[in-house]
Amino acid sequence: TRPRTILLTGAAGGVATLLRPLLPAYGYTLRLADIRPVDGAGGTDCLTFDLRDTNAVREAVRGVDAVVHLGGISLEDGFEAVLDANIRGTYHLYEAVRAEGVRRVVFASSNHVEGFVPLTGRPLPAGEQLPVRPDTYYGLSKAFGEGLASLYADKYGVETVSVRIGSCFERPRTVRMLSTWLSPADCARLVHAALTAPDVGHTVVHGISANTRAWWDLTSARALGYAPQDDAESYATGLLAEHGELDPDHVDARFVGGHFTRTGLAP
Ligand code: NAI
Ligand code: 15L
Repeated sequence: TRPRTILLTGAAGGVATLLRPLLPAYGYTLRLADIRPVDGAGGTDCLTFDLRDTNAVREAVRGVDAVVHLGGISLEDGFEAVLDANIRGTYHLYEAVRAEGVRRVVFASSNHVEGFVPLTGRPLPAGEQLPVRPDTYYGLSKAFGEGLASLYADKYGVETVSVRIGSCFERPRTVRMLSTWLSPADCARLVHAALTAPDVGHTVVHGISANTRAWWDLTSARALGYAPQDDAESYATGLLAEHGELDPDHVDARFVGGHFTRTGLAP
């Protein structure tokens, strides 16, 4: 039976705000949860919770069929902050999911799991050879989330699709995003595929649109039933007129993670 009621964590955030209007058309009823109040959630099932609070997370998960886990720190931060929100928080989420008998999670992983992968010799490895080469504590926390998803699939049969999202925004904002963009509509298509594909165990996929300049092969995402419809190339003329083609020495041309590879690590 396909999931109907979905918990969206991080519901006040950028990706959730783009997804919220699109998911009901796929037949889902949403429960929204964030540490901040969610704007415009009037009438929807909505709660504030902190991923650091085990009991609050358990209550948020109770009664849903699946979770789309977008909540947490979404950029580099100090280790302790990342530890609390993303590592402990994701652990609390999976413990709640296991205890409440929820069968499916879509985990918002990130390209920053593999941010130090060099961009020479494209296309990057696909499928089984997905590298782990984090560029930040943030990226490392997403690698932890993927590892936790794998453990809970094998140990308890809680299935997860981990989506290494490229750049999910209304439109691509930089020349780099001509490669990494995931359009909001394609994000909804991918989330729907990840919620409904049978027997995923733990599957890791890249999350981008059908970009002409894509760095990643979408074989594993397409195997779930994902059929992207958008291409960042429609924004290329404008972005290139504004910024020019990337210099090969520019950090965005050298590493998957771009400027995330340059940030210092803070406690
Ligand atoms: P965002 O930062 O806009 O949203 C994250 C939400 O999580 C925020 O609303 C925040 O209040 C909430 N949150 C933070 N700490 C929390 C806590 N302790 N308890 C409960 N809620 C908490 O991020 P965005 O852009 O919406 O990303 C969503 C997810 O997708 C994140 O996990 C991010 O790492 C991941 N992602 C996003 C990409 C993008 O291009 N937007 C790219 C790759 C991954
Ligand atoms: C991410 O993981 C971030 O959450 C998002 O804000 C963007 O920076 C994105 O990666 C990206 O690499 O463009």
